[in-house]
Amino acid sequence: MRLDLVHEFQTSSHRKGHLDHILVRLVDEDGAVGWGEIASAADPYYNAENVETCWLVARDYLLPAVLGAHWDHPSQVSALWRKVRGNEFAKAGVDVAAWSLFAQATGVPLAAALGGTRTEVVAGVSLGIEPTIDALLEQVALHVGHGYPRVKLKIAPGWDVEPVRAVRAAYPDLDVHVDANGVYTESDEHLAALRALDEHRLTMIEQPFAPRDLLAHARFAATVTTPVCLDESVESLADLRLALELSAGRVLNIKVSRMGGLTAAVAAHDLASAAGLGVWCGGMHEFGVGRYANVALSSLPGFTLPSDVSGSDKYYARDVVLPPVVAHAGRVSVPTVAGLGAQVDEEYLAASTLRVHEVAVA
Ligand code: OSB
Ligand code: MG
Repeated sequence: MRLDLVHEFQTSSHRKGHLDHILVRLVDEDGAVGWGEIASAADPYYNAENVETCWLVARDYLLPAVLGAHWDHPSQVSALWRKVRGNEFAKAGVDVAAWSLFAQATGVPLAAALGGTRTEVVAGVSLGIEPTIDALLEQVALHVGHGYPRVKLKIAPGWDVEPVRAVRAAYPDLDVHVDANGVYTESDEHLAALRALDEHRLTMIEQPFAPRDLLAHARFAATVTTPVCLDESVESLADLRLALELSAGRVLNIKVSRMGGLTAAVAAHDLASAAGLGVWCGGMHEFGVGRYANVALSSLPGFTLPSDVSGSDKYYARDVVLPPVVAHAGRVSVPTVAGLGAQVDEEYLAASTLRVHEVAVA
């Protein structure tokens, strides 16, 4: 299905005015329903997946593995596709659908099913690269005005020190961090720009180098006082263990999509918080289904830093769930109703649907 963005979003790699995500609906033999979302980008720039690879992998591998299978708890579902390598976003959508089906069928809120303890979570906003510094300052003012206590700025070579200096000058005490989405190298020029950020009291520098380059992160982290945060580098618990061994970062952004679902995201949370990392929940511009899953995950006690779980309205004029995710003064309440926490707006979903694939037990 497609939703239009209220404000174009540009990262170091691409610019977007609308997003196409895949919603996964699982129905059990009693008719209980669970929803998940495959929040892959249209292009393989954040990771190797794109919306079409997700469609194929879900259709040809994940759904056939799940269809008709018996399981008692959603943590058993990922074992059904254990032979399928990678494709974490596709897996995450099906895994979340299994978790929300379980929570719905057993009458517990998804957050409680995951072991969450918070009643509300602190939300930060992620701001894209803007055409000008003034346009960026306008975006910061808008979201700080809405009460968001933390602002993350996308950076790229040529759009780093200047925007950070401008935002810091206008907001001396704001919780600000930057996210490079892996586009810096260890060239003198890039390292000089990254090191120049160190004097601006940023909460963290997220994913400066390429996903597989944990050594570059470890080398850089040893030379700056600002904590380094890993995002794209950690797609599995093995990646996380290696990152810990190498001291590649003191902070971890945990994304449901990147980890391949809620089961793996909870395990990453447990390991990272036991290791003393700062931990927070990242996002992929999720529509309401994935956004509620992020809110539920963020209610776990180890998520000590603000999450990228801004209200639906930051991205979409109308979300596909009712009620949409709402932030008040930068906080989002964790739903206390059974299941995901909101209903999919079937009418709006039907009107926004681009393609449907349906399979059932014969
Ligand atoms: O690196 O965190 C990222 C969106 C698309 C691709 C990568 C990232 C992001 C975000 C989105 O920052 C944050 C959000 O969903 O609010
Ligand atoms: Mg990131």
